[in-house]
Formats: sequence, C-alpha cells, structure tokens
Amino acid sequence: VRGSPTYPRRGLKEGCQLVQKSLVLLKPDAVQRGLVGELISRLERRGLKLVGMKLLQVDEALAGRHYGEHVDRSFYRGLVDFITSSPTVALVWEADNAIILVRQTMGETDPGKSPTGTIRGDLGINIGRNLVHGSDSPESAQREIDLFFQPQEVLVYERNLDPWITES
Ligand code: DAT
Ligand code: MG
Repeated sequence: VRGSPTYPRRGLKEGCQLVQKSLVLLKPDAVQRGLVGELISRLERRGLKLVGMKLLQVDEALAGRHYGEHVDRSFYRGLVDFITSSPTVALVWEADNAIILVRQTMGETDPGKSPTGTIRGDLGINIGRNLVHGSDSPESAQREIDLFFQPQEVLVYERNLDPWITES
C-alpha cells in the first residue's frame, strides 16, 4: 500500500496508525433489499471517509478475480452466481486502520455468529447472503480496489470535520 499512487498525502502517523483504504462491496442482496443507504450510513457514521463509489453489474470474469482465493472451496460456484446475480455497489473507505474498522462494523462472515450492532448481526441470517464484503488486509484492499476502480476514480480530498473524528 505504501508508495501507491492513491496514498499521496499521509503515511505513518504518531502512534503508528496507518491511513488505510478498504474496498467494500454492498452485495446484490443489500441492493435488492434496499439497504444501500443504511449500510453506507453505518460506515459514514463510524467516521470512515468515502473516497470511491459506484453501482455496477459484476460479471463472471470480475467475480473470478475478486474471489480467486476461494476457487477451490465448495461454496465458490454459489458465491460467484450470487455476486453476479444483480447489481453491486463498490465503495472505497479511508481511515486510520480502515481494514479492521470496516470488518468490525460488518461483523463475522456468518451473520448467525455476528454480534448485534454489526451489519451482518443486525440485518442478516445466512452466510450465503451476508450483505457486505470488506477487504481483509491492506494488500487485499489495494488488489481489490484496482479490480473495481480506475486510479482517478479514487478521490483525494479534504474533509473539514476530520479533526472532530481523529486526533492528529
Ligand atoms: P468474509 O466475507 O467475511 O471476508 P471470506 O473471505 O472467508 O469471508 O469468504 C468470502 C465469502 O464467501 C463470504 O462473505 C461468504 C462466502 N462464504 C465463506 N465461507 C462460506 C461457507 N462456509 N459457506 C458458504 N459461503 C461461504
Ligand atoms: Mg474475505
């Protein structure tokens, strides 16, 4: 992630917190259920900064690249069929430690094991319909952002309320 063209301003800060990006997908179940606003709202209220956003139809090729690590798993076919079944919203969020913050906000992979208060714990029932994807590491995030966004589609801008969200 360091040295990436999408990280022009800040790197390691005092307290060793790293500004990270996370790719979030609001999967077809979220779009079909009308939960796009609710899910974006939860991530916004957490304090994450939105730096990329699009609605797209994921095709077989993109699904295969995004979920390549799972190609040998029994659930792979169902996963690809699901993610390509209807439009998806792709988002890029930025914050200190964005990877873990997003995953905390999402909850566990299985909604049935997710605590109340998380997206999956509050809004989901089934592991195959778990509403959201969030990158699992800075390296995955960079790879996934590059799959879904052109470099110029990930924006750099000042957010005037940042001093009220992070002490820096
Ligand atoms: P996460 O989405 O929490 O990062 P993952 O990367 O392990 O989870 O898996 C990707 C997706 O695959 C997950 O969101 C839902 C599906 N999946 C994972 N494990 C599964 C299982 N045991 N049965 C059915 N679907 C599964
Ligand atoms: Mg994952």
